[in-house]
Formats: sequence, C-alpha cells, structure tokens
Amino acid sequence: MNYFLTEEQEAIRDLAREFAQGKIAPVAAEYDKKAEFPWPVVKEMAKMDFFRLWIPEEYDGMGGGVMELVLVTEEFSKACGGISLALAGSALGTFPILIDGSDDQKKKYLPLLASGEALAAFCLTEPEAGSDAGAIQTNAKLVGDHYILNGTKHFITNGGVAQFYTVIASTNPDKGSRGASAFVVEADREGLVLGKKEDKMGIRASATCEVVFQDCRIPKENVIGKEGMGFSVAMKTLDKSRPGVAAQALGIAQGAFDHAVRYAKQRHQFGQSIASFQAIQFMLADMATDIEAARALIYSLAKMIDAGDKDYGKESAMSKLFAGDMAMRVTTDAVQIFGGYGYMRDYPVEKYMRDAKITQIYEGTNQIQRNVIARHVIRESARNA
Ligand code: COS
Repeated sequence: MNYFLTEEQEAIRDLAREFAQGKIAPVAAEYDKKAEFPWPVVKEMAKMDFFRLWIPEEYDGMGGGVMELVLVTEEFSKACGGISLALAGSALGTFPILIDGSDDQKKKYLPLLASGEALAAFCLTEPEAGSDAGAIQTNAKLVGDHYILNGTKHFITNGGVAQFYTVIASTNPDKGSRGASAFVVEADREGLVLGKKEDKMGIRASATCEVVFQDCRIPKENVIGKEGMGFSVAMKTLDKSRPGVAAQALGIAQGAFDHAVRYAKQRHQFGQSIASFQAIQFMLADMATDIEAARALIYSLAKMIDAGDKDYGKESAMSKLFAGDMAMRVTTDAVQIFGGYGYMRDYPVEKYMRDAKITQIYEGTNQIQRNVIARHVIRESARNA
C-alpha cells in the first residue's frame, strides 16, 4: 500500500531498513541468547543519528515526529524486537520532558538524548501498581529545596543503561492520582540503586531491571510540569508512546511473516512446496491482511499526531491493542508454518513469537487499552447525544 510518505520519511525508513538488516539482524539471536544489552549496536545507532529523529531541532534533534519514530521502530523490530527497544524505550523516557518539561530541562537533557550519548528510561510501574497506575507508593517529600524520593520501580526498560530516569512519584498520597508528580532523576544521584535484573521470555536484548530510590535527593527544579501533574504527565506520555509499541509489534509480525513466506516456498512435502497448499496460502493471506491493517492504523495515527491533533488517546490505545494482538496471531502462525522446525531455537520464528508477547502487556495491557477505548467511546457518545 502507498502511504504517501514524504521523500525524507522514505529515506529514513530505507536507512533504518539497511541498518537493521546489516547491523541488527546478524546479531539478534546472539544477544537474545546472552540476554545482554547490545551496546556496540546502540553506539552505531547513535552515530547514524537515529536518536535525533524525534527531538526538535532547537535541542539538536532532527525535528521529526511520531511517524519517523514509528518507521524506525518498525524496521528495527523486523530484525529484533529487543534491540529496537534501546531506542523506543529511550523515546518513552524522553517524552515526559518533551511534553511537559521546562525550557531549561529541555536544554539540559534533550541534546544529550538526541546524540545518543545518554539513554532515558520511564519509571511508572511498581510491584503493586501495574494496570492501576494511580496506586503508586513511591513517594517524594519536599524538604527545603529538595525532594527526597523513596520507593521501588520495577520492570524498567533501559534500567541500568539509562543516564536519565523520568519518574512518577507521589507527593501527596492522600490525593491518589492527583497527588502524583513527575521528576527527572539522573542515574548517578546518590540513593538511586539498581535492583533485580529480569530474566525475560522475549525482548532479551533489552535491559529490564528494578530501580530503587533510597532517600534519593532531587532538586526542586527536576520536577517535570507542576507538582500534582504527574499522573497526567504519565498518561500523556503513554498516549504518545503506545504507537511506538504498536510499531514494534508491526515490525515483529512483518519479520516473522517474511521468514514464513520464504520457508513456505522452500519447504517441500507430498512432492510440492507447502506454499502451493491452500491451507498455507490462506494463512499467509490472513497474516498479510492483518499486518497491513495494523500498518494503516499506525501510520494514520502517526500522521494525525504529527499534524497537531491533541486528542489521540483512543486511537493510540487502538493501535497498540490491534497491533499487539495481531503480532501474536501472526507470529504464532509463522511458527505453525515452520512446523516442528518453528519450535526449535535453531530457526528464527520462535523468537518473534516470544518477542511479540510483551507488546500485549507493557505500556498498559491490551485489557487496559480496551478500557481506555471504551471510556472514550462512551464519553463521545454522551457528548453527541
Ligand atoms: N491524558 C491526560 N490526563 C489523563 C489521561 C490522559 N490520557 N487519562 C487520564 N487523565 C487524567 C484524568 O483526567 C484524571 O484527572 P482529574 O483527576 O483531574 O480528573 C486523572 O488523570 C485520573 O484519571 P482516571 O480517573 O481515568 O484514572 P484511573 O485511575 O481510573 O486509571 C487508567 C486510568 C486505567 C487508564 C490508567 O491507570 C492506565 O493507563 N493504566 C495503565 C498504566 C500503564 O500503561 N502501565 C504500564 C507501565 S508504563 S511502561
């Protein structure tokens, strides 16, 4: 399908494709096996300016938007859903500053993030606050001109490799979600301690760990937006980053599909290639249709956000819901087409299936996306009544 990308966007996509196939695909299985963060690849990503894409030009970025981020995430994820997350996770950690940061904060942090010299991570989730993001217990008490942070954040993408953490903590526990505030916390602050490193089913090249705050002193000027606005900062961040998860799911599905088509043509049973059987053809047709439907939704949404539309929470949740579920269907079918070989680690498709699963879970489970969509739909219908 022709999505009428600009020439520049096509060039970015082609460059990302070349980088992904040349630098990511050859090492994807190795990093997955070792569950190691791919520093050499990330340094090359930075050298190629991929981290600059979505940062405004005045902060040393290239002034692109969600579309550029989506195109790169899709191409990188086609090669490896885990390695792509070094970039997409940093975008997630950067969004609170981009969306609600002061000009001073933007000047201080964004150029470092744009150069790829520093990675960012977003800290919302806690052991007892996953879907119920308003239930966070990490707290920040104002003492003089510093906040003292205490609490545990877990499942933090880019945990341990990020130089900056954007953290949601409660400054007024009595007020629930209205009492949360957002902070930038530099990784080298005393009292920021790295906890358990997670051993994951998929996206194993992505660093995931606990980030613990033990009397961590943060200057007042590190508050993002205003005190009490933290929940809204978090929700706006998720609205903006969910198309990135959708793009990750899309790339994973496309990668698995490409392998499945090639294999179906090569594999012979009953004296002919299995691609000649209608059973396989119908699977391939459904997979291709599913993938294209997700791409159409994601690209339309990216265009809508980049055009300045501010009310995209529903479509953002829809893109993650549809693409995450689609990626699980497509990667499962890719394994099925490979048959017994698909189940073996010697072949690439089982990794796609493992990597796909997380896209139905993080940045809000797909059940939460349905809640978000339903709330919008019901609110819209009340407005139109
Ligand atoms: N943008 C801006 N503000 C928003 C918002 C959005 N998209 N969604 C909600 N808010 C505001 C509301 O307007 C409300 O403000 P007021 O108190 O001033 O009225 C406040 O936030 C609380 O909203 P709400 O009552 O809807 O919050 P709930 O506790 O019911 O939770 C869900 C809402 C379930 C949508 C939220 O908790 C969520 O998204 N959970 C999933 C979290 C998640 O994705 N976790 C993954 C980890 S992050 S990688």
